Amino acid sequence: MDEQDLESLVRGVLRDLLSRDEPSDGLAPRGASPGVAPAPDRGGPTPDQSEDDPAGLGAADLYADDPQPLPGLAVPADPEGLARLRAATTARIGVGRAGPRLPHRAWLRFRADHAAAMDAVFTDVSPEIIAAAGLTPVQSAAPDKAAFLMDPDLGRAFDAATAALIKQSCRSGAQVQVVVCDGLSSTAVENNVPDLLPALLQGLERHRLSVGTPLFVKYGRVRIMDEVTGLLDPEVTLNLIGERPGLVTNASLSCYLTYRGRPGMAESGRTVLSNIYRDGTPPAEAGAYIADLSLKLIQTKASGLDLKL
Ligand code: B12
Repeated sequence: MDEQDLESLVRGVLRDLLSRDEPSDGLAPRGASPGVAPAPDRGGPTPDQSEDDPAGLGAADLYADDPQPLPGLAVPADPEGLARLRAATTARIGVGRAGPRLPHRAWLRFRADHAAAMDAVFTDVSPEIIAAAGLTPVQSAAPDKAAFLMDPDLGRAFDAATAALIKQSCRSGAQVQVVVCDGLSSTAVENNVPDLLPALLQGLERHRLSVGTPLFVKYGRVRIMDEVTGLLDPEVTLNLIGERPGLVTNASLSCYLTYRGRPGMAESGRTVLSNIYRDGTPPAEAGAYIADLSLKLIQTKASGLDLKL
């Protein structure tokens, strides 16, 4: 038997196993459930790529949508209760089991979601997206991704040369300074910033607020916004940063805001809008909301716990 025969035999057996798995399948699509993120947000293949995957073993198949949600268990004791629970949460409940283990497709979906989360952390934001968004790229004191992940403080500082460059080449004293950071999810930046930033800038313009040079900080953590504030002295600083990805979404962005922040400030001085992604607060809506929030910070001269919304 040559390699090709062997491969087709293995694929045939897997296909057979998958179809037998169907009734107790943990991947029963949850239709309108907000938690089911289709492949594109996870960087996986889009459904039409399944043509290239005749055995039906790819991620496109794992994320296939179904308008009629199926129960996750073969014979649930309370199907309606289970359906209500599944519609109310993005958690993996009622996934069923195959003996002592997860059903085959639930296991594959877990692996796919986990891989997408890993990719979100370990890949870099594409330079084309940074350029298209009109962001000026700089880098934190972290020399590479490994150092950034192992030593969080490196992502909260600039080296002297970068600090000098920011001070020289960026507008200082604006009312609002926008900072975008990869943080822990480049996917979050790539998926949300292209829609969020134009809505945000438009909103700030509508409020007649002046805006500093928007920056992209590679290997940036939340607190790096305070360094930017120290260098450019804006009233409000916004940090749009990729959140730590999980198994529900790998593409969620947060916006941290400070009024007159400064290096070393307390965390309680920060306001945060989290879960910006397609199934949370959609990016264009978030952009408009953050513009309104920026105005509020300026009017009340407060952020974090001092801000009364
Ligand atoms: C990881 C995490 C934490 C970690 C942060 C440590 C770390 N470096 O990983 C720990 C466990 C310390 C934490 C604590 C808290 N967290 Co928290 N956290 C998260 C989580 C899961 C991811 C944040 C992230 O990825 N940041 C990006 C990375 C790159 O940032 P970083 O620079 O490495 O770390 C900074 C931020 O994570 C930030 N941070 C984390 N949580 C919070 C909460 C607030 C209010 C602020 C201002 C900052 C902040 O502090 C870190 C140090 O500067 C989010 C969930 C989400 N969907 O965003 C919740 C989340 C941001 N946290 C939340 C809350 C409520 C808290 C606490 C107030 C809980 C408490 N009652 O004590 C504290 C406050 C911490 C603080 N800094 O003041 C809420 C905020 C709700 C809101 N909109 O106000 C979120 C959205 C979770 C939720 N859905 O409820 N958190």
